[in-house]
Amino acid sequence: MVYQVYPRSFADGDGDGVGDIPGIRAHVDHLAWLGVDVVWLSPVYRSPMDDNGYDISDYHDVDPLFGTLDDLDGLIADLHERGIRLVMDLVVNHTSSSHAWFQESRSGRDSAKRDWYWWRPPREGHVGGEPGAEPTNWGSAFSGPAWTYDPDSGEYYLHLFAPSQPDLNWENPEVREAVYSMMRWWLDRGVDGFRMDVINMISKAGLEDGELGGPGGPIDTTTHGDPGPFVLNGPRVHEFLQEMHREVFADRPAGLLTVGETPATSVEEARRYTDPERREVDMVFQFEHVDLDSGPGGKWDVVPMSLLDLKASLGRWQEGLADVGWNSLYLGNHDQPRSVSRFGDDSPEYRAASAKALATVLHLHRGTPYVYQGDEIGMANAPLATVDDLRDIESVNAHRALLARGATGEEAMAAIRAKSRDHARTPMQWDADEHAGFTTGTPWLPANPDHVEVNVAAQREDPDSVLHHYRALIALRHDEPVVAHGDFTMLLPDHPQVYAFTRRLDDVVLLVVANLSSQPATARFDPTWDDAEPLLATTAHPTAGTWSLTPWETAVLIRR
Ligand code: TEU
Repeated sequence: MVYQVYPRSFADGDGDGVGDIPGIRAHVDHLAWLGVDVVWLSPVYRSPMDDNGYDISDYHDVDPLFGTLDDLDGLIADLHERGIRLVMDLVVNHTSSSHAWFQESRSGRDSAKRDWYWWRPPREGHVGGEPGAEPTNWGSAFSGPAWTYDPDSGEYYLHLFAPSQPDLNWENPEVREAVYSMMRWWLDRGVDGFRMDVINMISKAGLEDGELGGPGGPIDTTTHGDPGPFVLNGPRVHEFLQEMHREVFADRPAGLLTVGETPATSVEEARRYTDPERREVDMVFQFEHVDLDSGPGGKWDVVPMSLLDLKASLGRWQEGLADVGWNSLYLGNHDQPRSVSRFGDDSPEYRAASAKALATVLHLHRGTPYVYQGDEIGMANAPLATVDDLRDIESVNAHRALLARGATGEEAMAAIRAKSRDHARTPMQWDADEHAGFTTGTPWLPANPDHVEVNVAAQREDPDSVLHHYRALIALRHDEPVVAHGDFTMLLPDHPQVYAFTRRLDDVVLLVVANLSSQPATARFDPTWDDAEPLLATTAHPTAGTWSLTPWETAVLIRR
């Protein structure tokens, strides 16, 4: 399994209130104890931090906020000593506008690197800089237009995210070679692979106006069009990934991991990305299940999500990638609300039970499980009372845009409270001390007040805790080949409360049953399961195939 560290929020070694690499090194034992195989480290490169490091100004150095290259070498060594691999975040759809490449590119129309980014003149008949003069009507993911005017050269540059995140032009072979050579540099340094940020956006299909209010479009869809059809899974993306594989990975020893982040990607497209024969990436992060609570108006148009939808979605991915390709399994990361608050029940009564139930279901699917820091103790969403509690560029801008579109302050905050990325970014809760043991200084984002109850130290002492349950699940995957390799069959797809499936490898069958609701549930399974061997503290006692489950109760049985 892969454990994601978001360095800014994991552990602060020097007391400046921001997590750093020495902080991570101080907690490597936690990762080893948990049974982590691979760490995915969110960006630690030099960056102005407009998007917390997803805006990189130097790919070959560590930002002083996080430490030094020596610290990173030390972390790699610490992890390797314990048999844990390190995967770096690779953000190459765009750079920071402070990157030397962009500085050179914007220096003038005849700059040697002009073509490394997407520069376009104002729309015909328009004066540069005036509203509507943008080369296309696209909105950016962080609100506002996806083009910013550069008065010095009289042209616009493209940024699908913030204006400080200009998109690289992958059509230019020099850009691709610069990226590949940087990747080789990191592999030579000892890293074990890459998580590739929005890698399905690197090939652009053409720069044409998008549909106003189109699905997946940005928030201010009345004025901006959806770039999706022109930038997602574009015409050359598979060619580029195959080239990257040849140039970077082909001649390296086995054991490197590649995972592409691919919003708005279908099962069919994911099969192409992850078919081993095609030599692109090992797996992708698909977004279908984390988009279930988004309505036609996009991310901030929050709609309820049903368990039936979740089962149908994850089940379709299990089926779709059964014969070729491979799934990555996740319920949360640094961009998503906390999984226990979104898919579970974070009330004091059911927090622990629901966190465990969700983990059981996810980890026993076929694929590679990803654990986002803090999920292993059931960390919940932050209170986020007012706009002053927001730090994330996306949330801050979305709040402004929602108000501009006519939402009341309370409506805007309700949407933000449901989806803000800040939820995932509150400090890791190590203990019950002030600031949760994250820092001796003042944390950049306050610790969730519930850390007095919910923390690593308390759960290490409690064999019945969420933390111990995660550890047992991770061990089970290592010990029982059926978990890693067995095939997957969904059961009771129409049951509104129970998530159930089997895994089978030769003569070994695993049955997983979970009541993913805060009410009691009953379900029927083949009576031959009545006396099967229970795993993972399973206590359910079926009678003649009928099971009665308490809220969020799970049962895992094995037949050999
Ligand atoms: O995220 C890309 C992405 O598609 C989104 O989930 C995005 O975070 C946003 O929430 C859309 O509503 C990746 C990174 O994971 C994210 O942290 C970066 O901000 C983004 O790319 C730009 O690099």
